[in-house]
Amino acid sequence: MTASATTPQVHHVPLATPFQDQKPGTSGLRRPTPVFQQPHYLESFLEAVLQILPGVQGGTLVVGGDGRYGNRRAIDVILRMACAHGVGRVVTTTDGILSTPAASHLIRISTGCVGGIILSASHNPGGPEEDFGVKVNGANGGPATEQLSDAVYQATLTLQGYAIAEAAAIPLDRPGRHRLGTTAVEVVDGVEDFVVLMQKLFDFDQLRDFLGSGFPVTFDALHAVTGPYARRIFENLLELPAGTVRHGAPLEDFGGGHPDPNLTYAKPLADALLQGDEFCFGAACDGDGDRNMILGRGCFVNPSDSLAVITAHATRVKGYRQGLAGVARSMPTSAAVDVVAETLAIPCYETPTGWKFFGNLLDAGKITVCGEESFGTGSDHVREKDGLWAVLFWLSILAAERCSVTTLMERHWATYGRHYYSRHDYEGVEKAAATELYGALQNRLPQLAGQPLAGDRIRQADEFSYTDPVDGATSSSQGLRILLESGSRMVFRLSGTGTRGATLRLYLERHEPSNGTLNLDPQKALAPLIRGAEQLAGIRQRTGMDTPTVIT
Ligand code: G16
Repeated sequence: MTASATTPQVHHVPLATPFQDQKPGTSGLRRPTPVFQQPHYLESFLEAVLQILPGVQGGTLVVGGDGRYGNRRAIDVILRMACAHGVGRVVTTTDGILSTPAASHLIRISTGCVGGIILSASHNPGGPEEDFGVKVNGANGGPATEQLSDAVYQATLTLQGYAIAEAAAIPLDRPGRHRLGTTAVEVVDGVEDFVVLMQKLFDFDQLRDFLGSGFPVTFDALHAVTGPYARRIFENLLELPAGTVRHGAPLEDFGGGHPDPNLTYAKPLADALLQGDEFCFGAACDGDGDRNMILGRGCFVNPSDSLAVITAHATRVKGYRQGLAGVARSMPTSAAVDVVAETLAIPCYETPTGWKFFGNLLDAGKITVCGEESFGTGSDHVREKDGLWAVLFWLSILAAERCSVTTLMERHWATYGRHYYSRHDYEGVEKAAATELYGALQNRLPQLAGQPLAGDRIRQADEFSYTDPVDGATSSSQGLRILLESGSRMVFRLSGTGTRGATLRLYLERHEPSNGTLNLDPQKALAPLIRGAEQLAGIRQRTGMDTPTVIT
């Protein structure tokens, strides 16, 4: 154990002007790295967190991140500020590497833990000129609630200064125990506990048999946080060949890539599965390990379908044999899971975008599995979405069914029908243009019902709002919904995770019954809706963009 020779000196650093721009978005505070590098910027947000998070004094905090540029420095600052605020214990990890789901688990298993601070801007690129972020999680291991985030933001607006101890950096190169004044600092292996949890939930013997029987898989860690986890799971425990995990070394700039597991940003992986025949299964996770993309040979699994398939087959998987209490999806996620839930006669909840909205439902035992169209799927094993969990879940279903991804999807659609679905993102739109587009449509909502659109008729047009069934908290302004008489719909939202300009998201969905045409290209199947959305919102003219920057 190392200890600072004397009690570290605590400095109270005054802030001449409080920052006015530290409002967290959909998930934490994300900004370009240079913004975080301004003097006192990171410290201001952390001070607010340490003042607001209940139980900080004498409590335990979990701290780690996805390894992006700024991770190590931020951990050092957090440790010194934790010491200055009388935190009893900080649990952090070797090299500061900790995926978001692993952080959630570590919070849940660490005695006296009051929450965690996760350093990540998720799927946004990293590096000196890219993005950095700070996410705050509560004692249940889940993302801060809207109320907690708002209280932190309010505190930043009037902050007079912050407290920080003066101490040398604690070495994070290996597990160990240290002390900063009265604060104990434990450096643990950030991979081990998570892997143990996965072994409880999934039958690794069954997986090893199946994968060894001629079912080649490849996993792309995109040089982000899941590399060490995936190598331990796939190459070590499941005995797959070395190299099964691509881009497995976490890099501060993700190798210059964009660590977002979708068809655009994980293109080499997508090409290997959609055009090549070397692999039967491919998957990728994002910067901090909570998102996932699932691919079969010649088959991309849309995340909304992935949630439905996981729900339909849950009892085939070791940790879920007893069945699901209920399921939930975010509003823009397709209703594919609703149909399965109805068949299984279990409740299905519709929440706003953001994993934080699943927390209460999970804590109350109302749901076991939940997911979002934004490549997030998870269960009550932690309180975050979990990329590697989803990959192992899929492999477990395939091991139980002994079939290909394509066959599984075809069977699913033949049973439940197919929810053709796509999301069109317009990134980097000028903020004013995006706000005007959104506002103009919002103003027209009351006149839209009954009007013809996309060869259909508008049944209902509204702005989604949500009342939490557990604590009654309400959240309004959660996206514009245009619901058509046929059951098709389009949703318009402004992203809460971008850091430059605005990102307009257009979500499109059409249900085809099980006896209909199930094998269309989604862009073709949705073409009338795509035209209808353009007609309704004038996206091209208002954004100056002819096509979306990302289509998923
Ligand atoms: C975050 C949230 C997700 C949300 C996603 C997209 O994911 O945790 O719940 O669906 O952002 O949000 P938006 O549409 O507002 O950009 P992550 O992986 O970035 O933490």
